[in-house]
Amino acid sequence: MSVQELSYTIAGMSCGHCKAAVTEEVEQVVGVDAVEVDLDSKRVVVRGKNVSDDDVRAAIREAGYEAA
Ligand SMILES: [Cu+2]
Repeated sequence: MSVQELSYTIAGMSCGHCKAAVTEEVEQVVGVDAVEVDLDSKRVVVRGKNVSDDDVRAAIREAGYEAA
């Protein structure tokens, strides 16, 4: 089991609602322990174990956004 830190840039995030929507979806991905969203830089940092990059991207899409 390896602890990972994955980061994404989501250009379409602009407010607290976006932040909440992305956090809520990504937190549900298997293996995810923590999700940090920084609206200023449009960055999302995901920490966890054996997290699937594809699953995180799918969750971001599910929330209505697209990871760069
Ligand atoms: Cu928003």
